[in-house]
Amino acid sequence: MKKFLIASAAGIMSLGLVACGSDPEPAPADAAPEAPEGISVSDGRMNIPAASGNPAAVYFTITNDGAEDQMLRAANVESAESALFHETAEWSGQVDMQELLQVNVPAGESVVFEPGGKHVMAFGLPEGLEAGGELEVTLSFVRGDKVSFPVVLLGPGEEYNPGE
Ligand SMILES: [Cu+2]
Repeated sequence: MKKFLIASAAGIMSLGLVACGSDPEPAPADAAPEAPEGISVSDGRMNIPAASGNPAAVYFTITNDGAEDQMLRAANVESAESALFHETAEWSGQVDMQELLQVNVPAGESVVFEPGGKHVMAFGLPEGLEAGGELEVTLSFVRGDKVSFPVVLLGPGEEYNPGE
């Protein structure tokens, strides 16, 4: 009975939890949704636009080691006003970019976002981005889960050398 009375006092109860240490930490309400099982992203990078105000392309490799296909539906680039999936394509001798509304990442495969192919186009980037810095990119899937990863900032036109 005495124990019950102590536990009912919120302040003392929280002290008890700290001292005990066996209770799992409650997940914060704003915790990022978990990535789908088996999804990982590597080689995230973005060339800072040569002229401020221009959009920039984000490249990366997304791998699905899970058992289910995963469909990308949206991209968010930290501090950019908006971002879209694009694919560079040549049509009738002209190089052009098309918006991709969804990108499938099949089970057991990787999808490479690279120059001349798929990329995330980031619009409305702030001024003052510096090579060597990082931005966080978040990709959303059709089922509502998300994956976030760091994107290293390269100077305008700077080649990406992951070995260095
Ligand atoms: Cu583009």
